[in-house]
Amino acid sequence: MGIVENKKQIMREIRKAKNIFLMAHKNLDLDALGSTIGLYEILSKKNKNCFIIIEEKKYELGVEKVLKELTGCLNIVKEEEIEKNLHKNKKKNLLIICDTNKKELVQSEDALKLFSNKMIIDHHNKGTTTIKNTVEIIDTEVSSTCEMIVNLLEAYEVELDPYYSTVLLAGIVLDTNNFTLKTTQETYYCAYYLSCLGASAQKVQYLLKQDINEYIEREKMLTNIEIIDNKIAITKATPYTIYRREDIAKTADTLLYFNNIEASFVISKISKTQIGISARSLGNFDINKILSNFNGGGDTYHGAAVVNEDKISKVHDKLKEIIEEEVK
Ligand SMILES: [Mn+2]
Repeated sequence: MGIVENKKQIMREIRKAKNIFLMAHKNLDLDALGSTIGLYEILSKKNKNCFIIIEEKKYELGVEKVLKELTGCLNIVKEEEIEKNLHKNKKKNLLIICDTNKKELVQSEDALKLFSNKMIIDHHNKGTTTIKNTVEIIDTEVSSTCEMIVNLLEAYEVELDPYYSTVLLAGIVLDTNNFTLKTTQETYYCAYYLSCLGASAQKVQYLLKQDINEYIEREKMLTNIEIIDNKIAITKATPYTIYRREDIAKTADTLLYFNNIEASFVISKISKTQIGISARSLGNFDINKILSNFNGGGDTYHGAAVVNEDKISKVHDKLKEIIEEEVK
């Protein structure tokens, strides 16, 4: 069910609370951060004491720019600072988890234990590690958590500053890969809405600028592409380079830009002993189903898996076999 249908329930939870903590997933990206700060703005305007829990120290480029530019505007706390900021009356504390629902993916797993009232606002599928005993606002049909927050902003008639609107727009652009994945008329409407609030497309481009050396490293993965059944691209990286998970995800995004390609799979080493797979589809190929063979998951459009294995070719051969079976 969509977030707007739940606006009353969400507001009830918010009203009960005095101190509200927001926490997104690790490897903070612009959808996670955008939705968090959008929500932060809504809550601040409802006179709540708001805190954002960020545990990691290294940020992705766009996130780093935003956090720098917003220095002093947000109450950011580390795990160890949570307790002293809790309201004495336990019932008046609320933790809202944004852009993930899995306990191992949040910024601080320990923080989960400090709250009896928890709410999840997310657009990812649930799994075995989904955080329990929460108010769940999960809509897997929407493009991004930022899109959900824009709906909420509109429903509550809360105005957002142009800068914040820009960050939320960047979150939508990121998660839809420039309005190509999971983009509906609702998504465009949210972009329109943010643009009316003063969001700048130019500034979005600035926030999403990449590091050229990382780009060159990533493009090297594209030298090894195989196309199955004229529509599914698989590529494996050299075994000598360890890539970050976000790099293989971006490469999988890139592959969908090419003619006839409906699904993409990228395999690389992500640590000495682990192989990562990242996959994307335009919608007529179930990524979740394929990756469940590797204990991974996702949805129809995207997914990832981590395999404890050191030979890329082993994972590659197994994946190829499964895909060939699937397209028979
Ligand atoms: Mn997201």
